[in-house]
Amino acid sequence: MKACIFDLDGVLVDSAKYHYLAWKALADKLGFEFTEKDNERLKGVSRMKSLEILLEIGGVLMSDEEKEKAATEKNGLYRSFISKMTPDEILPGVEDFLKEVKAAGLKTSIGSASKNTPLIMERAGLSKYFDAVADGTMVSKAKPDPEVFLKGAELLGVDPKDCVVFEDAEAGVEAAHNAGMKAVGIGSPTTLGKAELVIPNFVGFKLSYLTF
Ligand code: B16
Ligand code: MG
Repeated sequence: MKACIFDLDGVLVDSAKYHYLAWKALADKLGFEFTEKDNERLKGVSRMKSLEILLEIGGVLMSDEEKEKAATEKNGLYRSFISKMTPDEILPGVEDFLKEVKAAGLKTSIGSASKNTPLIMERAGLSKYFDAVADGTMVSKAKPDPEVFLKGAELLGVDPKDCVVFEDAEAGVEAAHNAGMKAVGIGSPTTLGKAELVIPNFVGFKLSYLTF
């Protein structure tokens, strides 16, 4: 193993709750219920695809122009939440693990669908742990397509087979496998069962646990 590639939302920081609040505000405005369970379907999915899933849940039809407007409005609200983020919102155990990875001389990259990655990393104080950032502004194909992880490996100059991906979304685990990488699922084995290893969070997690 030469490099670790980390998804951002739901792995390093809990920004999923802000995505949820911002999508819920849109659903409220459109007059339908949007639950936290529904929100699970949007994890790791691109912004436009998320909107399409939301509209399908609400049974609402929109023109392309209306969709653009709604996605922009949601993103504005989402950015107002994440611009107030602090390093306290880094998920438990994450910083200790990142320090161990760096101390072991492994390379690190972000592999996130989010176009808001730079703002989140700056607000959370995560930039210092990363050698490269591959995000939604650099790719055209969403997970489960491997593009964002392959981009991360390329930026690091590491062969994909020497990379391990940390992901909280099923589509992300699939994307890692499609890239020829191993995957550690962060969350529940029910949804992430295809990963080589599933852990609930990074608390107490050590590099030596990567035995595959
Ligand atoms: P944005 P990840 C993903 O980030 C989120 O999980 C997903 O819910 C979101 O729709 C997507 O980023 C796009 O985010 O609207 O900020 O560009 O999990 O791949 O880090
Ligand atoms: Mg995620």
